[in-house]
Amino acid sequence: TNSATFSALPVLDLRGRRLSAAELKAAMPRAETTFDVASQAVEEIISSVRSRGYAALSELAERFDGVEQSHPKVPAEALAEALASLDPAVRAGLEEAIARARTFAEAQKPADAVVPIAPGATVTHKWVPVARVGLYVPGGLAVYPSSVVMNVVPALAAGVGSIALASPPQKDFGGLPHPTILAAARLLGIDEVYAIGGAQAVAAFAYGVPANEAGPALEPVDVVTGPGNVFVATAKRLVKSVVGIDAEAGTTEIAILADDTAVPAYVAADMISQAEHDPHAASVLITDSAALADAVRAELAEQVASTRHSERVAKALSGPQSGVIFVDDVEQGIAVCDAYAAEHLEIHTRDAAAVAGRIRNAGAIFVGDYSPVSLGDYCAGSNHVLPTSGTATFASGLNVTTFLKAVQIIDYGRAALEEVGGHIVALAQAEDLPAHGDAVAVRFKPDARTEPAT
Ligand code: HSO
Ligand code: ZN
Repeated sequence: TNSATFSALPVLDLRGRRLSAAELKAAMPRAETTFDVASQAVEEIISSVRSRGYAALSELAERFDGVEQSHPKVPAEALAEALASLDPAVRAGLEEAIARARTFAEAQKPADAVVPIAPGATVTHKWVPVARVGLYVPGGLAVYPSSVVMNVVPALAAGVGSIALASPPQKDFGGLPHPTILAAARLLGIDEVYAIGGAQAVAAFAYGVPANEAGPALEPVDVVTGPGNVFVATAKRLVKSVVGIDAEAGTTEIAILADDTAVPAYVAADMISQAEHDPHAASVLITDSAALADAVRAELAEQVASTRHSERVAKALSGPQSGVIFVDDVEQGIAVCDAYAAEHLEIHTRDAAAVAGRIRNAGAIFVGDYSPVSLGDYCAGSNHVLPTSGTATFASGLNVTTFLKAVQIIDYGRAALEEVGGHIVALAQAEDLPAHGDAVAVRFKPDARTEPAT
């Protein structure tokens, strides 16, 4: 047994307190967002990429990544070489991750709805993929080939015909993105890859970049997706009037709802696994069991000390964004989960599946002892690009519909239009838009000029 305890984990005690949903939300542990700090810098980056293209990108690569670059497009040989020299175990892992993600993504494709509204009148809701997407894969504290899989697979399943990928240039790899990123792209059949980092990648995707002496143009895309730091998130916000973007996927979060049936060693390990990403990552335990909380803190003391990124993990777990939240019972725990709206939520309670079914707000919910978040990070089949910072109240994780849009197709015959025509005229008059009504009436006047032009 061990008497050490991880006392740095902040505590929020909600027992015996009846808070409204809004009060609960305000009480949640969260880091302050820093969009304002980033937005001026990001605006400058975007406008310089728009006005000076590759010249600006090359300056930014030098400034932020310390590399010299005449053109950011990764040569095809570099992609092939990266895959050829990929560790076979990593390749096998990526292949399994791709297969599972593909199975899930393929099943998400919504069916078109062809709806008979009245005799001779049909309206169709038709899903079509966007033509071209730009996927961003970060390369900061860690490099994530798994994020290549999570972005590319749903785009392919949606039927997107043109897929470009960007990831920061790495000084240690000759100014190209990390080789495992390149290998993952190649494995998925993506050959348009750019060594561009952060906000500048988002700007390049959104506005396109004209060709220069060293290489071809980067054609603008219709949708930009991918996780990233505050600069990437800010850039996505700033370009979203010209392109579609996915949900905000910022610094990672895990919340765990646990009762006295939870296994402390698993709970602690899962809190550490996401804290490992970033000193600002959030790990939140929500429980009605003081004994469980004590046991988790004892486990944390031991496991944090021996984990590879101990310092980063300890920072994340002691930050104001992390902590233990004490609740009266699982019922109140569910309300807290909805208020927090975690990117990842694990349920370690009795009847975990039933409890999971009652949660409204979460990016992804992991049920029971054998569905840890790290399963979802790589190989569950689910996507790991998920809404953070409470945006799971309205946003979804990356999925096939991120890359689809719907077109509504209206097809009425003469009799069907005539039948509803009077209503159109009446509504048009009520809006003082009589020409709208005339556009119907012109078709039915006794002296209507109905002959085609030829
Ligand atoms: N947990 C991260 C994704 C990730 N984990 C990538 C490991 N590699 C955000 O969902
Ligand atoms: Zn992770």
